[in-house]
Amino acid sequence: MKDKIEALRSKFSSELKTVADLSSLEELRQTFMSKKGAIQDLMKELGKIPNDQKKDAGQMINSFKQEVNEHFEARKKELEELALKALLDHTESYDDSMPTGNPCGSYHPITLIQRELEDIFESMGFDVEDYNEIVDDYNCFEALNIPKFHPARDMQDTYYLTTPNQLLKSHTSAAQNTIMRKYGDKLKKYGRPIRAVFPGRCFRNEAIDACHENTFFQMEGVMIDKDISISNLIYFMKTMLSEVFERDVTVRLRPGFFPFVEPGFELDIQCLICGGDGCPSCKNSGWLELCPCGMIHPNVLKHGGINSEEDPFEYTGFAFGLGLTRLAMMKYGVGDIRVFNDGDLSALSQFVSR
Ligand code: FA5
Repeated sequence: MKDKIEALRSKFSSELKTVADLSSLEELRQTFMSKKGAIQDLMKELGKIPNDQKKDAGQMINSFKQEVNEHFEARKKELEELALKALLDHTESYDDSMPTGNPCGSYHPITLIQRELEDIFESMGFDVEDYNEIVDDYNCFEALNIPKFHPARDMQDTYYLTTPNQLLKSHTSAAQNTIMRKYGDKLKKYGRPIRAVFPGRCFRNEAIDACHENTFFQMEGVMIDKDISISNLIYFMKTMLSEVFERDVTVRLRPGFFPFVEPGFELDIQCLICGGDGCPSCKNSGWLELCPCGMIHPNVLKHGGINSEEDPFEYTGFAFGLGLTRLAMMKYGVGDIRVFNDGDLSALSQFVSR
């Protein structure tokens, strides 16, 4: 038995030296350690040797088995480290001299227009805020003067989550209450006007067409101070549009109903795809609803902790909800809103140099 173990030991150590990868190491392990391997053969022979030698022979086999195991584990660790190093050195994962298709990537057009608008509003003293995509019923509706079961809820068919009271925000107006609470103290203590914009992704159960998506972007804006009026609203809307388009665009302001503003307006832009003649992008009307807006309703200011019951008109303000995705359509001349969400890189990467 001793001689047989000795012979196997030298076979194992010479074969271990030639093993260069994990799969060959596994093969070697099978040769020695599997149910049909060399060590199992030794165990079978144990039955044939005289009883007085069995104990010593058994101990020799066991310690050889342990030895093989230890060498095997040590080599395995070495090979794993080498494989990791090779991967980190990139010697295996890719050849960095290979040419690539589009090495730089590009910003999504919505990101580009969002950043441009953020710059414009920041230059006019607005703070840029971020907001959640999952909101509660209070912020999305009730704080905006839309009580439960109010018919105005039908205007935005919304995705409710299975978690009670939670939904995907259907409009960026859902952030208004949070913003009023965040900046209200500074307004009242130091007279610092609230001026904030908050861009974000919105979700609605929509019949999708060339100008409606179920997932789209808006940018909300609010300004609240003493004596804010419709003239301030019109000034900021005009300035924003002339900065974005850098040319004359025809807009129209018409009355619009939103429970959270009074009075409320629809600000439409003449379709830049068809020049006002009518096309699928504007539903053949020649106009595209772009930026509803209005004077913030006293109930909303009260919910936001801005005005008290005793003086409901101490502060006034305006709000707008700019359709960012539609603005991108007009600015970049994209006739179909679905282009922005369908991930076609050949279409989206065209905006890289703008
Ligand atoms: C609102 O969402 C109001 N929260 C806007 C508002 C804010 C009014 C503050 C008054 C004061 P509306 O549902 O109309 O309103 O959407 C606003 C803009 O988002 C639309 O004019 C349009 O440009 C864009 N929009 C709305 N639905 C979609 C859609 N399904 N796909 C793409 N853009 C959309």
